[in-house]
Amino acid sequence: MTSKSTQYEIGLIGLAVMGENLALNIAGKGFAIAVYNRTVDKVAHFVNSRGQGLPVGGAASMAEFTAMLTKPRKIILMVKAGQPVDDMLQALVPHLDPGDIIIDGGNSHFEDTRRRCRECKEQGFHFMGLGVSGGEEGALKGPSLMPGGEESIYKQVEPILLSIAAKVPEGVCCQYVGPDGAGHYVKIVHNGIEYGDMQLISEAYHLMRDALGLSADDLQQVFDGWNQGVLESFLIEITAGILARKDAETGKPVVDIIVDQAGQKGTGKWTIQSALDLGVPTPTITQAVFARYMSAYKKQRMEAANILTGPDRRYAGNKGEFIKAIHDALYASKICSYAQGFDLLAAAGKAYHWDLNYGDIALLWRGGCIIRARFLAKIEESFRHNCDLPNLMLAPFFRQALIAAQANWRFAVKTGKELGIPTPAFSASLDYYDSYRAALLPANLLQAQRDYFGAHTYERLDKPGVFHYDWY
Ligand code: NBP
Repeated sequence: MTSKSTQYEIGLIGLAVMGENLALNIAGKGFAIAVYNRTVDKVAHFVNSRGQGLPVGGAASMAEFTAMLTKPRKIILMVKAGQPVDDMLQALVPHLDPGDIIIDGGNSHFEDTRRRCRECKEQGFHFMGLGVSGGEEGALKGPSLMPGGEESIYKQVEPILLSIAAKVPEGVCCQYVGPDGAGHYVKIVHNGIEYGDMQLISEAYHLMRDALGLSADDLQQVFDGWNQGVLESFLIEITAGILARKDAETGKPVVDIIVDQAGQKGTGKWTIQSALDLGVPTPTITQAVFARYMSAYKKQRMEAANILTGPDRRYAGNKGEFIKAIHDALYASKICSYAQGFDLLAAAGKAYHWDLNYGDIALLWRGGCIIRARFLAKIEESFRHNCDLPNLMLAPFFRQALIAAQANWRFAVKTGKELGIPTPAFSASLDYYDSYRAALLPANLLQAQRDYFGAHTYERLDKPGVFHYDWY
């Protein structure tokens, strides 16, 4: 198939979109890489096409693959998350020697990664969970990498990971995250935040499209403008790019011919499942996941549109002021969403005994990944300045930003409500902000109700202790 030797520094299994591009990135940095895939035909095809001229060797069997690697072997799995990872491990393990390192670069659930770390350790191998973000292009040109596992084992693969990761002025987007499932957990939260960002951008688009009647071309200019300021990010940039595209067949904007139903692969759901397990309020991310579920009710929504009434959706006020208000609502909501994500990381760090460094995590996401954005540099700065920050919203920079955006944020949400245009993530973010800053929430009444029907007891504001009132 290709020249064989035992001199391949690293191996990769799984030649789909991500695996191929990651292998090319690694080989392009001068590391000799051996590749293997369950459907073996893909190996020769890859080596003889995109792998040409690079230090890439293909293997036709697992035995051949493992024989090509220098010891201790370093093997990246880039296969479909879930059972395929266990299937591959089962096939791989008989060919390994104690001390070999297996790195799962897929979107695995962190609990699976914790289990696989334990199981591999029992068999004398090392298992690392590596969060990889940036899609196809990131994998090829420089992804954001979130490595977890034993730190001493990470050090053995660090030179390769650092050389292939994205680089930003502040540093390299690859830092050791923590033990066992920490890397994959950070990737899950990254994806939850990504869901939040995408939903918030879509709500801004929805308000401007329906309330102001802006065309895709108008909207493209707005998003282009926003990408020059505090909202500068990959997702805002591609949103402007999407709005500019025309369908070759009809000449219409492509965005206008796409069905309003969003798919998902489940990592947003994992984020909010973990938030529920750990007792962390993540309403922006949760609403972003639910908004995708609601979008899937397309048939019901189309029927209900003819039955359930609401107000006229057109906004009659000043267009420029409303666009500015939407911008500020998006920015403030985004801050809330990241505050929730980092709060979740803090809770997970405590629960799973990971000593997470939030400044490092913000830097990991600064480049290469889907949520890369200018303001992540400010998040990094905030956590470097105070690593015990109880909530990102309390950092001086973000506190000021929220104060500055607040009036416009409320105006955008209120106007959306008045016009009957749903803004679930904008609204949830504002409620998060207002709840977090409330010294007194109505949970006193709630606790009284619990005590009334279930004798669940309560504490008092005026003295310590646990009390029960005889309600009946
Ligand atoms: P897919 O997630 O589509 O997986 C395809 C690969 O998994 C192929 O190599 C396939 O082999 C292999 N595979 C399957 Br399917 N079932 C298998 C089994 N039972 N045993 C062994 N191998 C099996 O590929 P991808 O989109 O490149 O993603 C790879 C990983 O990276 C996934 O975990 C994904 O969630 C993650 N990820 C993807 C992106 C992205 O933008 N796509 C971004 C970040 C992370 P075959 O050729 O024989 O079918």
